[in-house]
Amino acid sequence: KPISIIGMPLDLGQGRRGVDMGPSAIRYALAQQMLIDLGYEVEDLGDLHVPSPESIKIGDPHLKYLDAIRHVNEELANTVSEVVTKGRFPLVFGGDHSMAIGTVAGVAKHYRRLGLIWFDAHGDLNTGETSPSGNIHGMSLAISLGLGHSDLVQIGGFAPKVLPEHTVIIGARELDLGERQLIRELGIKVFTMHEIDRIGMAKVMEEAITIASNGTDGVHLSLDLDGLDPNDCPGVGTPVPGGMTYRESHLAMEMLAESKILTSAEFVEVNPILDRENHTAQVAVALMGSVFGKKVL
Ligand code: DIR
Ligand code: MN
Ligand code: MN
Ligand code: MN
Repeated sequence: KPISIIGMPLDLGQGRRGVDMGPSAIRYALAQQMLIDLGYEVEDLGDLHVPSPESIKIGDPHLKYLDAIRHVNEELANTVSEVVTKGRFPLVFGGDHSMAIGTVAGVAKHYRRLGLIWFDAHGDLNTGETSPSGNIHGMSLAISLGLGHSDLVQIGGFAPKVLPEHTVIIGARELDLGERQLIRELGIKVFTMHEIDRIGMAKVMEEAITIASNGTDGVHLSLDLDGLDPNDCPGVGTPVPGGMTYRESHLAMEMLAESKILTSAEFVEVNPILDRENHTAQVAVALMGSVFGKKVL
């Protein structure tokens, strides 16, 4: 399938500046050329317009920048939906993880039974009530599941976008109290670092692919670079030690490529200001290569 790149220079969903430059950093790491070299037809639709935090009001401290985040995610949902309509693969560069609200909404409009694989150190399963930070990037998975502020849940005009039984979290190692409760209540499958250590990434991915594809029409990959170990990906706003290694992450992407189930993908939370010589963006592009079928031999 031909690929359409969309940049989402969004940093309103979290506390540290710089992640709005993520799309530039990923482009600077030659994402488009890498995909062309793999034989894809690739267009870059450029960045969506996102207001800077200095130009707007923070609003409710439990849901910081709610209005702006709703607005830009509606636009992202429409852009992603148009890309899918044209028979192309949406590949979105971020930007903080609150953008998944829009990406998932845009894809789920076409794939009403969507599976979701969420690579992350975190659960992103907070709501305005449970969030310790008020940062919406820690709520985007809950919103996609239909839980949280209705302005966000209703983006795209329908909810939920995905069901808990079609959702898998991989790489979690820092979950808030409300998130742990929600995971138990909804029965969401979470492969924490413990399971990855214990049974290995190959087995984790076999199970994850089965869960996300069972009874769905396709699977969206939402990859937060903080899922990887901070040694490999220092350029993220909320690093958590003990993450997935470079090789484990590649194996996961390679297995996703082999499964041929992906409808769409996003690579988020790249923060060039906190990075070393654009290393995190380079890792993102390398992982993208594996997602799109790059092989050694
Ligand atoms: C934390 C951090 N759970 C919060 N979340 C992050 O603010 O809700 N997600 N960093 O990627
Ligand atoms: Mn995240
Ligand atoms: Mn995270
Ligand atoms: Mn946060």
